[in-house]
Amino acid sequence: MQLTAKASLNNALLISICTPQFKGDEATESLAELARLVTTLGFKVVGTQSQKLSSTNKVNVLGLGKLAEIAHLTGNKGEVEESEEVDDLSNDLPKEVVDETLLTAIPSDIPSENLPFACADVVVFDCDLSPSQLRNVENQLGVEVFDRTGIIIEIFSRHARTKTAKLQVEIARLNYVAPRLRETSSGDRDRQMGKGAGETNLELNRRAVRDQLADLKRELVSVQHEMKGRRTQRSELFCVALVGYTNAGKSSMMRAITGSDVEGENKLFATLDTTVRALYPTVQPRILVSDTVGFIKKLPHDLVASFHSTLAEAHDASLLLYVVDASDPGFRSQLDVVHEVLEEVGVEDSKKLLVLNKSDQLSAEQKQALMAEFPDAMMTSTRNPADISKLHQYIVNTAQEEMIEDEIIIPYTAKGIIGEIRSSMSVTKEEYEYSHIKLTVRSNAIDLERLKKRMLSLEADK
Ligand SMILES: Nc1nc2c(ncn2[C@@H]2O[C@H](COP(=O)(O)OP(=O)(O)OP(=O)(O)O)[C@@H](O)[C@H]2O)c(=O)[nH]1
Ligand SMILES: [Mg+2]
Repeated sequence: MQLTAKASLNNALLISICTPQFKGDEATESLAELARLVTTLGFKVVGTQSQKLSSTNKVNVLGLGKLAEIAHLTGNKGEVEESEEVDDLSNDLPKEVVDETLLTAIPSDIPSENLPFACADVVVFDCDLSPSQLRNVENQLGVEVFDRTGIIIEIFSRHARTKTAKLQVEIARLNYVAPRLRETSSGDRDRQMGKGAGETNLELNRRAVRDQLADLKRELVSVQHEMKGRRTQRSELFCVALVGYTNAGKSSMMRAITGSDVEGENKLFATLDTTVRALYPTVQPRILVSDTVGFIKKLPHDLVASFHSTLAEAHDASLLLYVVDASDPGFRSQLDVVHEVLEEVGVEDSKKLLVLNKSDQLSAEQKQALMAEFPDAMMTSTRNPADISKLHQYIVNTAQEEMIEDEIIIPYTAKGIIGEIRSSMSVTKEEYEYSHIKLTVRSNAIDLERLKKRMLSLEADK
């Protein structure tokens, strides 16, 4: 199993296994999502195949009949061998229960003389495969095979930019690769099948991987320590975190409400690092907004674990904005996944707002129905400036509610401090008395306490 996809590999055939626990709309939506994941990696989806099975535990995953069919579709590069396994589909399922090729997924520009899948050089399963299943299927088909986790880890590897994200993804990747290394490196068959690139990985023994993992984990702890220090410095400010499913529009929203140049891309997992910016137009005290990694169904467990620290921003946030792509019919189940993952990483629900984004893609009736279903939500389009102002105002109001108001007496001799106060607190009233200035300010309790102490010490120094 080679984790890094070869640049020359282009045409992917997707396989969905429908089991009693995973079928119908769920399986169809998941397959469509896999197509987007695979496209994000730069592959072209040339077709999909699905098969109903009682489980995904079979030695070759699929029934031998189906496997032979797929081997033919991959240009007969592989040779399906009889195996001795007791196969619950050794007499392949009756035709009517085998959900045949979904022709709609096949691009129409493939010349008709070519079989639709004859050009498929990668096969991707919409489920997780064990290391031995992966090896078996690769051997049988003679093309590179990925499972869903492998694809997600590959995307994460490519999109990681900061040191922390790179370390986290590398740890998850090695954890994923380690058992597969052991399986594949023992046989010569991979070499016969023409597997070349990635052999350095294959040659790594388990100890080397374990050492590498230990080094990476140590490095991660030290980077995280630094990040924690930076978060502590910001902890007195009101923080808003954008959380949600991948491609919901979090980064676009971040860009809109902070006036920053955070990238929003029509790619899954465009953002892997938490970025923090100040809300714009700025208010005093400043409000911070953080963009976070997106979620996906069946997110590999290692990745969830490794993103604990990335999500620490969400952990510390005073307000969580749950951004959903309301134009995606599957957004409800996507929202469930977001709740599940946040629960798993221990993000307590502080104040939260559901943001039904991409409303420009909805009809008036759809918008009405959604607002009736989610009366507490805010409907937005990141492309509509009025919506952005509305959200900005909501954030400012929520931050204000958390603040307390107090009066500060400033002697004229210390009036230089007023500029400082204005830059960190909201001044709601100024009264010029005979011997002093009286300011009414709104701020968080810690900053107010600090300011009062400072004024007292100034008083004492007089
Ligand atoms: N029509 C429409 N498209 C939007 C809207 N907001 C964002 N998009 C598009 O949706 C796609 C994904 O947006 P991003 O902001 O990258 O989404 P994200 O949630 O940050 O995604 P990840 O970083 O992958 O988690 C981009 O092509 C955006 O242009 C919107 O309100 N309406
Ligand atoms: Mg993003």
